[in-house]
Amino acid sequence: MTEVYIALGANLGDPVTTLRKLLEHVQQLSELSHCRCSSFYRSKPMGPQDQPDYVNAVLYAETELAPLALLDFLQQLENDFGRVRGRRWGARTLDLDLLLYSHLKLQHERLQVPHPGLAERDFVLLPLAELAPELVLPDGRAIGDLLDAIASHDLVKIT
Ligand code: PH2
Ligand code: MG
Ligand code: MG
Repeated sequence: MTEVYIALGANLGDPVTTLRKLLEHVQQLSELSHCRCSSFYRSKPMGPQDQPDYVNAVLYAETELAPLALLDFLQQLENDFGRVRGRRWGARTLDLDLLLYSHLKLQHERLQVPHPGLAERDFVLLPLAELAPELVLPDGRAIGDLLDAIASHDLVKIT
């Protein structure tokens, strides 16, 4: 079993309902076990500003899937929840990004782990730290130090 962290994001439709339904759904699936989800946070959009605010959270799970099989699984879930691929950093009904796959470092054309934006995004770091306050990234950086490096947090806990 491998411990993984997955970022959840949504800003179209009813994001809180979408994320709740997703969590309910994944509890039924054998691919992910021991699921634990952070609080939900509302965040200002990174990238194009002419899109709604996001709801973000982080999910911890354990899996037997290999990294690329897990990526396929997550993309299938995005599709099942009505995801339509639009512009880069544009609005989406559901975005599932693999953040960490145990201590693996992977540079593959389809998948980079740890997620390359992880260290700069408060909407990822804060919920991640809620689940794993002592987490250390594969490159040795501690999550607490990464959070301290971000001056202000544009994030509101909503549930
Ligand atoms: N995801 C994006 C683009 N911008 N902004 C916030 N606040 N949260 C996101 O999850 C997000 C974003 C593309 O994946
Ligand atoms: Mg994303
Ligand atoms: Mg994505």
